[in-house]
Amino acid sequence: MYKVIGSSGSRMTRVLWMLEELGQLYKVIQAKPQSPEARQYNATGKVPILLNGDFALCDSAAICVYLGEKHPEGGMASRTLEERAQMDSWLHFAQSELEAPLWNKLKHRFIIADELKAEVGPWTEWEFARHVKALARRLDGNQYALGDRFTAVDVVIGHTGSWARNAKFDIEPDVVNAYLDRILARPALARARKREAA
Ligand SMILES: N[C@@H](CCC(=O)N[C@@H](CS)C(=O)NCC(=O)O)C(=O)O
Repeated sequence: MYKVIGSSGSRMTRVLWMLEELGQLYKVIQAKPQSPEARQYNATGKVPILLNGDFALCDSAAICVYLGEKHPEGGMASRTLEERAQMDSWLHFAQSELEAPLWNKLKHRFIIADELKAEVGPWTEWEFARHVKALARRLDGNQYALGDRFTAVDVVIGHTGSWARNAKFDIEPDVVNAYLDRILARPALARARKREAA
């Protein structure tokens, strides 16, 4: 059985969502970032971390891809090297261009020491908005990032979109809102959130 180390409301949701999509059994080990449990398996002390026996993996996007590839019968893995490369490209885009502005604003509002805080609201919102427009173009009329198949990429982008909505970042393109609505309505996400809150 998989074990997932992390805290509720963190990027752990992505991992539980993947596990629910794939119908895998797992145990949640609630641990805050920088706790001894987190530091034991991740040099940065960050969560989430996935444990599979002796194998420990950190970084949520890598974990989601690993799970998809580990359970190809779930239909969330890449099928060719080129598809895997496209998946990597999407995940780098998701983290560098979409997640980074959200994370920067959050850190400057709530996380870092007061003397380091700066007003990053306007530039993070501008940066996010222009990449949401790029996301609309990149979807190119498709239902999901890779076309007609829901994959780990959609889990990471879906979670990021939900984070953006909660943080009141503007998402203007209708096509992106429709994409997010479609993904965030998945029953596996509801189950993951329930498990996380338990
Ligand atoms: N790239 C990592 C980032 C993990 C991360 O920043 N996690 C947050 C919680 S969602 C954390 O542990 N923050 C603690 C810190 O920044 O020290 C991932 O995607 O898992």
